Amino acid sequence: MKITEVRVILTCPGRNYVLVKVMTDEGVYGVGDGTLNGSELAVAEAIEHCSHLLIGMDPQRIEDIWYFLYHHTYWRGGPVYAAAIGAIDIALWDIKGKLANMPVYQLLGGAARDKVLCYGHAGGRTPEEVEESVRHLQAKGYRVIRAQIGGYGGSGMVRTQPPPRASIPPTQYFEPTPYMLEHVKLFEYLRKQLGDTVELCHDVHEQLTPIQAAWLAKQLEPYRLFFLEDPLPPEQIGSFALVRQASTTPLAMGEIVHNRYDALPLLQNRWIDYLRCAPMHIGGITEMRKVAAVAETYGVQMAFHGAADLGPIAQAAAVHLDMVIPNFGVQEWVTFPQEAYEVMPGACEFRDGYAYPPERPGIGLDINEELAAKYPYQRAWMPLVRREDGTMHRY
Ligand code: GCO
Ligand code: MG
Repeated sequence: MKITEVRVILTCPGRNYVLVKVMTDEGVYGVGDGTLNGSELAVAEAIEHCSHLLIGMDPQRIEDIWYFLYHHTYWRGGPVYAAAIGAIDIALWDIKGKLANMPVYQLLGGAARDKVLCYGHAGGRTPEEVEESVRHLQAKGYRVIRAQIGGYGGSGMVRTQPPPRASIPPTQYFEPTPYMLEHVKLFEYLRKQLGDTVELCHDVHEQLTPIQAAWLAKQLEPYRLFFLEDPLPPEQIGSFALVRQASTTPLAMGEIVHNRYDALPLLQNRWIDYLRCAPMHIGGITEMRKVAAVAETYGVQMAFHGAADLGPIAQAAAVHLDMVIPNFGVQEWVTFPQEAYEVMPGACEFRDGYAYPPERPGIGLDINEELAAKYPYQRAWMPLVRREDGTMHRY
């Protein structure tokens, strides 16, 4: 069996996605997703670049192809190549499942649970609005809910400056003190209003200094978070011990981790409780299950990143793994624009707060290329964040 073509499909059905179809000489093909928010063109080019090398290779040799793709650049790694490898790897697992006539989770060892616990996103401009949003998700069956005032910054986002021209993001101006104070009040309010039945998370999105993050984790301790996410940026990982020792608030990190070596210190030092990488961003199913096994060794649970910029195929790849890993914690869950479900038919089912993998052979989704072509890529960037005085700040 031989790979005959690797098609890169750049499409924007509601938002941008970088998809791949790995074609073979036997008619069977695999689909994958390598979307990297704001860097879609770079990933598309990286896949295009590798694709020429893959022609003629046996798609069944997943492990060998993984290492081939990882090493062929000589300068290894980086998020763009990790996403490119991730997309191709998911497509190869799709082919493998189709050949075996089994859904991928069966190939990976079979179900270790009946369904995949998910968390949803609640938000609002005031604690009352956030409460309403939490209740709305609870009514849909969610047991674990991430709560934020005003996206990531709340009243910490002191103002927004419109972009100088279309297709450039607006600049947001962030101050940590109002953000921290407002979120301590938010969780006090939510616990008072909602009681103990709901599990609550919060995403700091790397916006704090180490001592601010430690303070926030400590202040939130009485409200018993499920986890506090990304209290620090990866560049400040050396200060994690400070945050860890400040409280028993569970900590989560890892959505921008794109290789096992960056994940390792978080695990070895037992700085976190939940590792948040996404299979597609760390090099696919092949690499993610190894990293999950290392996390298991250190008593860390997996909470795969599942924001709106990771499409339905990437979501399904995560759910197949969620079904089989012993150290599953929770899966981040979003719904996609209707057009995205049409371009990528066959998405996982979500019922009453839990996700279910497709039972079809392989990953279980397809790509409608004709429809994808009707939604051309639209240039988009990640938002910019500066401090009140104009200094660049972490997003
Ligand atoms: C999350 C993430 C997302 C990111 C997004 C960036 O926890 O879901 O922080 O909200 O902002 O994935 O592209
Ligand atoms: Mg996050």
